[in-house]
This record gives sequence, structure tokens and C-alpha cells, in this order.
Amino acid sequence: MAVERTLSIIKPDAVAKNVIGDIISRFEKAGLRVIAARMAHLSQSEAEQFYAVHRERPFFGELVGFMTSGPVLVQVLEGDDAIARNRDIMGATNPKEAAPGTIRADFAETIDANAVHGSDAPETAAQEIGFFFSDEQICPRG
Ligand code: IDP
Repeated sequence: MAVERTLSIIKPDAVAKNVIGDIISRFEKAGLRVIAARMAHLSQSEAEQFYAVHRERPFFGELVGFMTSGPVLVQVLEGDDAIARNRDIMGATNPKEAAPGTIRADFAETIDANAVHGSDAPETAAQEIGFFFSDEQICPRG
């Protein structure tokens, strides 16, 4: 298994619920390490750029509105198979379809306000990490 990095966002709904610690604990229990983290309140333009791939989707406006509605925690997670492992513990996009015990099943209610974001492939992970963090802001563990 390769050591990978992935971008995680704890979204405004989960930050508002004050469950940042519970969610980070899930990452750590799954063997993922936080190697960069910062709070951010995304501007309209940042959210539009970050989700540019969804620009043509009918829910784009709703998604940007939600992601700018409050602060988020952006993080880089590192570990074996980090991209797939993070997606596994996040659960399905729609919390109603997410497997029991996943973050979205436990902390989210709706498909738009679904608690967490996680990169879906190595190329998008590299791009998304670079969107939020410079190399100096990333602190790999030895
Ligand atoms: P993912 O976050 O599980 O990778 P994507 O399909 O990449 O899911 O969608 C990105 C985000 O867009 C989702 O996490 C969710 O917040 C939002 N989204 C996806 N589908 C819908 C929808 O049908 N209505 C509203 N928001 C949606």
C-alpha cells in the first residue's frame, strides 16, 4: 500500500455542530495523520474555483452557497491508501445511503450538508492540497 495524501474539509454543518474533534478522531483511528490544518471561511470565488468541476451541475449554486455559509476546517491527511481510506470512513455522498458508522451516517442529514469532503483520486488530491496549502504549511511526520 502506498502512503498517500488527501485533502479533507470538515464542512460548515459539522463545524456548526461542534463535532470537529469527533471527526478528526475518526481519521486518527483509521490510521490517518493530520499533517496540515487551518480554519477558513471560503469566499464565493474560492468555493466556485474549488468546485469548478461541478459548475454545470444543477446543485452548483446550492453547493457554493452552503460551502460559504460558515467556517470550515481544511486539512491534509496522510497515511497508507489515504484517499480511499478517507472516502471509506466518510461514507456515501448522501448520508441516507451512507453505511452505519461512517462520518456522514453519524454527523450529516442531507446530501448538500454532508459534513465532510475528501479528494477522490491522486490527481485531484494533489490539486486540492495545492489549492489550500503551500509546501511549507505541510508537516509530514517522520
Ligand atoms: P463527494 O463529496 O461524495 O465526492 P460529489 O458527487 O463530488 O460527492 O459532490 C460534491 C458535493 O456536492 C457533495 O459532497 C455534496 O455536498 C454536493 N452535492 C452532490 N450532489 C448533490 C445534490 O444532488 N444536491 C445538493 N448537493 C449535492
